[in-house]
Parts: sequence; C-alpha cells; structure tokens
Amino acid sequence: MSTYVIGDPQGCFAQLEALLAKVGYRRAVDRLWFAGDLINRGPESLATARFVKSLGASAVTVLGNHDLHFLAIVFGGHRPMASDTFADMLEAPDCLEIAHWLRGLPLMHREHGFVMVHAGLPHIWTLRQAETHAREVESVMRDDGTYENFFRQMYGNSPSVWSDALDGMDRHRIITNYFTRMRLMSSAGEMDFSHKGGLEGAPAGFRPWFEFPSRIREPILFGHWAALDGATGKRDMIGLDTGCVWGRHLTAYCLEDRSITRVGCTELAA
Ligand SMILES: [Mn+2]
Repeated sequence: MSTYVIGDPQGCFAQLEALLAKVGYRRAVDRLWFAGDLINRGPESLATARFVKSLGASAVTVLGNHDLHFLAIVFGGHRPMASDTFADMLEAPDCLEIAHWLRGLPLMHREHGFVMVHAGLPHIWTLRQAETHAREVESVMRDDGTYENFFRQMYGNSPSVWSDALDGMDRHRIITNYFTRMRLMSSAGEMDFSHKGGLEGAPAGFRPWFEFPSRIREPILFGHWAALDGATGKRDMIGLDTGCVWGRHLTAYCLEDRSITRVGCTELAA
C-alpha cells in the first residue's frame, strides 16, 4: 500500500488522472491524501469533487480556502465571484450532497508521523493546540445548528493575530484563516493577507510562516502557496502546491518513500 499526498488540484481533473496513472495508483489498495483546494479556478471542479468523494475512507482531504468559498456560497448566502469556475457544482443535482460532505472534512489531519493542512501551522501553537483549534472549527461546521451562521460570517481578515481570549466567530474565523489562508506572518503570529508572491517583497516584519522556529517536530504537508512551487528550504516543510492551475505542475508526495512525482500541466483557461 502507498499513500500519495496531492496538493491543490483546483478542478484540474485530467491532470489528477494523469498524475495517478504516473504513480501507478491502485484504487483498491492505495490511499490518497489531498491538501485542500480540490476545486475552483480549473475547468472540472464537479468531476474532481465527485471523484474524491467516491473514494470514501481511502481518501483524506483537508479543507482549503476555495473549498470553504464554495460552502460559503451554498450555505452562507454569499455570491460567486467572476473568477470562480465551479458553476458546474452549483448547478449539479448532487450539489447539496457534495456540500454536506465537504463541511464534514477536517482542517488538519495527523497520521503516520505527518501533519497535513492546507495553508500551514502557525509557530505560536503547539501541535496539541493546533489540533484542539482545528477540532473547534470542525465541530462548528459539522453541527446542524451552527454551520450556516459560520459560513455566513466566515469571511474577513480580522482579527489578524491570535489570542487565547478570542471567542465566538472571531475565534473561529482566525483559526480558519491560519489553517487555510496564511502565508506571511510576524513573530507575534499576526497574519498578512496582502502578499501572494514568492519569498521576496514581503512587508517589513513578516516572513513565511514556516521560517519561524516551531515546536512541532512532525513533517508538515501543505498546499496553498503556488508561488513557492514547493520550495521551502526545509526537508520537513513539504509544499505541494506547484501551480497546476497556473500551467505548471501537479505534485504527489509518497509518504512511504518520500518520493515526489509531478505531471506538467498545460495552461488552462479559467
Ligand atoms: Mn488555497
């Protein structure tokens, strides 16, 4: 059995199928992990979501900001943006079925000595704290009495720095932002949402989240930051978003032998 961890397909289903063929994926035997952003920007969000959902317990997916954006539209009353490409999902007969499946997915997964998240883990938290905070928001998204309000109020950049004293929606929003949107942060744990480029040109006082000394010893698998192209300079900070939807690569990381497999992606019209 092999476990392949894949970053940010974003609706590029043909490339996902090509990557699975290249690694020799065996559906009945192997497991797939997805570091989030299954959908949006690419051409086949519905096919991608249906495929991952069909894998049941043989796939593990953590939620990304694009997956949450879809849920904010379906459940939170928000409108699609012009750049969204998941109209096929919104119009599908199984739209709600997919959305309810997605809201049951975790923000963080820990298994086989690895941790998987979409954007990253802030250095201000221990692994135990991160797990506790992930479970807090997952509970809110799963609870039939609270999920709609969560998706209505999920958006926003405030608060931008953690405090144990935060409660209610402010607390749930910043936890969600750390797990699914974080790129740059300050030593105090404040997030910056203005910078989406590479490592150069960061605002003063802000650095990539993975450059701060962390108490977390387990390797961290993450996606989200396509401009990095997977390069963090650290063996145990494993970036998996290699810009498939921007015409670069879709990447699979094999947990058992730590090998990396990529397929090239031609430029796709969004
Ligand atoms: Mn993302």
